[in-house]
Amino acid sequence: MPYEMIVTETDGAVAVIRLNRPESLNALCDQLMSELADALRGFDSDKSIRCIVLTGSDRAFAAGADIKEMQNRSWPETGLDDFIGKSWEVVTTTLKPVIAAVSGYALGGGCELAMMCDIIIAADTAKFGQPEIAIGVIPGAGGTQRLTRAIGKSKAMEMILTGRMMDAEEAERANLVARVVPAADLMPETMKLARRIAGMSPVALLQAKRSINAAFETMLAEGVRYERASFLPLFGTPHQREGMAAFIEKRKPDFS
Ligand code: DAK
Repeated sequence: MPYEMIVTETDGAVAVIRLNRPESLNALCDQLMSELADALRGFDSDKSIRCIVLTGSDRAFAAGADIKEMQNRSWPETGLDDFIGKSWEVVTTTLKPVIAAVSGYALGGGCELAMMCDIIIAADTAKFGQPEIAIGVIPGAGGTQRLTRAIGKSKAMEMILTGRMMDAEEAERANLVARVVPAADLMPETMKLARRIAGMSPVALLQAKRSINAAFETMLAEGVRYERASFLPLFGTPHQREGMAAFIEKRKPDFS
């Protein structure tokens, strides 16, 4: 299906979704979010795809939800339409690994969208922030929760209560991002990572992703039980036998 506000492409087992509303710094309007949700669902159910990369433009991953569209929303209408939930939650329910490749601004809903992804790779030009306080609201797509869990209470409070941005170097120090790379290397490095992940056993990837998310979403004891319950069924897969046999036979595993 042709999209207007995103561009999709595939490279082997890796799918790339590029947010493409440069005139508004990829502001996340309803149509863009609906197209993104549609593309994510499509790639998630496409058996030839094993890893998804989400990116924006050089200047902005996304400068937040579309303020011009949000301006006239009111309660209780906002509670009843698609604004809450449906499209915004899709990254978090995607089963395959999703990597955010962030260059430029990742603000408000843009920062929240990046944090919903499984891994963030940042260009050295990236700027993260939750500036909602400056427009009279607060983060609404998980920012108070995910930022706090990623960087800790004190720094999250400082960021969210002031609305200030942090640059890529600070974001790496604060554990918000996995790695910072020179802007020119953002896509090549992200694709290298995505291809490496795509070469692993899909079922092991799924169980690992679910278990790590359990650490984020549950208490320790429950998370450890969840991990055990995810680990054991892997011994019913051919990939466990192939992976372990390949190690012992000193060859590369075939996870096809
Ligand atoms: N919305 C709409 N348009 C935006 C935008 C945004 N978030 N950000 C930038 N633009 C537009 C600008 O209006 C401008 O358009 P024109 O004037 O050319 O028509 C164009 O993009 C270029 O922006 P600037 O001229 O402002 O560019 P600068 O380089 O001077 O500044 C900036 C770049 C990123 C610092 C600045 O644009 C800025 O502060 N933007 C707003 C950032 C912001 O406040 N973001 C948070 C928005 S609130 C929820 C889901 C999500 C959310 C809440 C709930 N649920 C599911 C419940 C999220 C809320 C938010 O994200």
